[in-house]
Amino acid sequence: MNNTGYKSGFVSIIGRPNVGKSTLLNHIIGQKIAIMSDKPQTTRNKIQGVYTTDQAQVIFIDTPGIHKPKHRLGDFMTKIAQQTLREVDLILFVINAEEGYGRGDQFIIDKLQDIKQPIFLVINKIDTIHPDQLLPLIDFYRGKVDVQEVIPISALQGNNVNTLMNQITEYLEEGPQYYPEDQITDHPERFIAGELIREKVLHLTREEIPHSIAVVIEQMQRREDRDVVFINATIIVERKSQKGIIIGKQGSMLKEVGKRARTDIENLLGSKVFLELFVKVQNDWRNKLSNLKEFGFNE
Ligand code: GDP
Ligand code: MG
Ligand code: K
Repeated sequence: MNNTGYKSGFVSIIGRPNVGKSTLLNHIIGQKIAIMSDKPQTTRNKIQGVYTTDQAQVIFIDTPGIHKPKHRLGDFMTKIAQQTLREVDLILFVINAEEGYGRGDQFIIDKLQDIKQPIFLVINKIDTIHPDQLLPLIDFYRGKVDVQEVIPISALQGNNVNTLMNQITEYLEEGPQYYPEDQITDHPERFIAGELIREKVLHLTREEIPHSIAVVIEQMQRREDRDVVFINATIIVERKSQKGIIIGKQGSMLKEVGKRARTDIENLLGSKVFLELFVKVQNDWRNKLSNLKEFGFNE
């Protein structure tokens, strides 16, 4: 692939309610926005917006389960949130300069403790405070969480948002333009669904199957009239012996993988799911799919 220095990556904007996450996103995306329609379920990962320029594409991903500390968080949601935080390339931790530290922040700070990706502390609503108040705030948060950059902004007025975008681009690595500049064509649910299937395979097969397997969602189609989502997915392995293990005796293993994955995907989508799984041997899939980071390959 012809990567002429183009950069791209996935960024999660996290922060407790009302710190200004949506305002920031709207400001960043502006007219370029391609927000996915807001679906009723909140318990799902979704792409919130894609920012595209000639130099870079930044895909903002919502991380459900981390915005709502008071909400009862099932293991599932916590896991999804943690998983998402590990899969994005960069995290924007947004705080409210006006209110300062709160309990909701601590919940998030705890979740950020073992995160390896760069974290930016975005101090929003600086229009509401005196400049003297900024430094103590920065010191305080720096003492609680390890952040690479601190960027004070006003999402409402747009102050310093350019700096933030430049810094984000700085940190991103070279990568493809995943989405057309004016449109989102793919759904992050595909990615999560693929990951859930992959997870079930790994759980059920233990060490026999290396982490190098891949799951490709071939088809994911919602039938609105019946509120059903049809999914065809292929589990790609590198050797024939692995294929045998994943299929199992008379297909028993694949059936169990499908059953468990389907339950999780139904929770994710809030719809009934018909899931059909296939297994395919493809020796060098890694090379062929090397650009498809959205499928969860980080190697
Ligand atoms: P979210 O819950 O984190 O998505 O927060 P919202 O984006 O919905 O913002 C919550 C409230 O804060 C709204 O009333 C916004 O207008 C306000 N707000 C957001 N950013 C700023 C800012 O930079 N300055 C001021 N003064 N208000 C802001
Ligand atoms: Mg919001
Ligand atoms: K939000």
